[in-house]
Amino acid sequence: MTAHVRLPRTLPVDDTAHRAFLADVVAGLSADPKTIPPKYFYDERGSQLFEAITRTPEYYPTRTETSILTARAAEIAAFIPQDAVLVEFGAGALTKVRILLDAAPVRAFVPVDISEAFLRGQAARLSREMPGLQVLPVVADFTASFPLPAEVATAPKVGFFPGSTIGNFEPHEATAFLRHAGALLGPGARLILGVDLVKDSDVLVAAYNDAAGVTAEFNLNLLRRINRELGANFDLSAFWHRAVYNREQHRIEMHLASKARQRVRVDGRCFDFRRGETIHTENSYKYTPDLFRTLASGAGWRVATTWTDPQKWFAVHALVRD
Ligand code: AVI
Repeated sequence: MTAHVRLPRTLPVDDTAHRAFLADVVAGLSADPKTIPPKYFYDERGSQLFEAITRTPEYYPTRTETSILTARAAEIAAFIPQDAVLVEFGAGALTKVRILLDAAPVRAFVPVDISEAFLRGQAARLSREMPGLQVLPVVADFTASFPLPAEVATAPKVGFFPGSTIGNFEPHEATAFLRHAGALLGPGARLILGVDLVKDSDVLVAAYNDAAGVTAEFNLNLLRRINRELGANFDLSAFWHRAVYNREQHRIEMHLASKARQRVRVDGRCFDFRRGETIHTENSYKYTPDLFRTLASGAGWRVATTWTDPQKWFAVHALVRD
């Protein structure tokens, strides 16, 4: 008699990333309220959808931050010491950093990103465009500890963390990241950070619930990914995208709300949903300049300068280590 063997429906079982994804989804759907970490948004389709979000009329952060960096490029360049090494956390497409690199004569640029093929491609493209610049890509999860290239060990370092990605961290995680960045960049380090500001809730809610439904698709794509990679049977049409502003916590919350009572299977496990019950998929914290100063000082940084746009919707902070 042959044993009944359950064949893997997705990736090999020894794939660490796959097992971590499954463990996080199972733990998140077992919790009350249900949650799934936002880092899982970014499969290939999710990354494309995020790029599409940044082009929607309602999603102001990307274009507002770019306008600040462009308008203040000379002042920001003056904040970067001569011969410094610029380290970008979660470098992605290297779009915004080009504004700084065009304005500041740095000794080397270290883009740090977890997505190896994409990072190497982007770094090679930048090297071709700026042949005089030393580009030293580092493949790493920038929230964990990793070594910087030995070539830049003694140079003064300036970190760059645009996009208000810090807003997707819980405040204690944001503090931990700022501490970790300070330790990594070393004595005399500086940090240039993009942070979304607290503002009228209508503007915020529209930015996370665009009329064309791109953000809704981005949120629902998480379920599509879980179906594909974890052998789940989420019916995407049975959930809707919900974005709300939580005033007390000054954060946008994104949820996937169940349209009906239903049961979903993930890798052979069952999860029951009540009608209206949600999976909390993302927080996007907004900071007043004062709140951000407090956060930074709790992590050993002092805000030296803050640049904003005329509507005061977004801030670029220049930090020095205390
Ligand atoms: C990547 N991050 C800063 C975005 C934000 O605004 O929190 C992610 C996002 N989620 C929905 N729209 C954009």
